[in-house]
Amino acid sequence: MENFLASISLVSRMATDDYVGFTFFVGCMAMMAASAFFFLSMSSFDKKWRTSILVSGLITFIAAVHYWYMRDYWAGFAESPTFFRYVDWVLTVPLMCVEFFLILKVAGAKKSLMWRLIFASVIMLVTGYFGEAVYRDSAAFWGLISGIAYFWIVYEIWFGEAKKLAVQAGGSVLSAHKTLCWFVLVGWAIYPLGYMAGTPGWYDGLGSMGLNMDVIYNIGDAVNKIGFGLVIYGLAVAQSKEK
Ligand SMILES: *C/C=C(C)/C=C/C=C(C)/C=C/C1=C(C)CCCC1(C)C
Repeated sequence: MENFLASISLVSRMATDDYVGFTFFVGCMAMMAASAFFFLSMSSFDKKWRTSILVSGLITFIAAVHYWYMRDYWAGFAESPTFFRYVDWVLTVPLMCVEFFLILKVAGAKKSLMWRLIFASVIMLVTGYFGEAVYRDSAAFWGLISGIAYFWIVYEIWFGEAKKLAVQAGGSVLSAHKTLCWFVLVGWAIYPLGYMAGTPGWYDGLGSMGLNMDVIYNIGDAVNKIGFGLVIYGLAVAQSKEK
């Protein structure tokens, strides 16, 4: 009887020491709240900035839906929801690349820049998935390839064409670009740490230090998805004032 009730109940119990489940739950809520905030603020901006704010909202909304499933998956199986995690990333990280393009459009950014960033991000994520889910025995190797693609993105935005366009645009676009660059360099670096905590390799010490991969990923997502969106929001506010 109890099992039957458990199987039809909509919520599962959460243990007080289930900090992984807790971060999935809070992450889900935070992504939902952020989406509502971005979507509802859209109409107060100039047309030129609405697409950027819309994309910020889409990023957190897509994450909210995935967090809903990941929270559930964790509650049901006490196992990393690796598949949902990577589907989420493969949708949202390219959208973050689109954000770079959108804010640099004022300086004449070309679509080729956007596609280059998207391409590098897909390589980064697909190779990461291989290491985490398919070829776990060679996780270090796949992590390295993924890391190279990551540094390609870092190079493009810090020193490449994106940087030049940001300098040309100047003002609040330049400072927003700079902040986003720091998010990618520092905020995105949280993810390889999670990967090292959750896969076998020469770096095995990390996992045994008690660091949990999902907790690290969940913190990374909250910082990066909501933070990124707020930088764009701040830019839209600044640009609306400048006029
Ligand atoms: C919203 C989700 C974001 C911003 C996800 C970003 C994910 C990464 C930057 C992942 C990077 C990885 C490496 C650089 C090496 C190891 C494998 C990954 C995929 C965890």
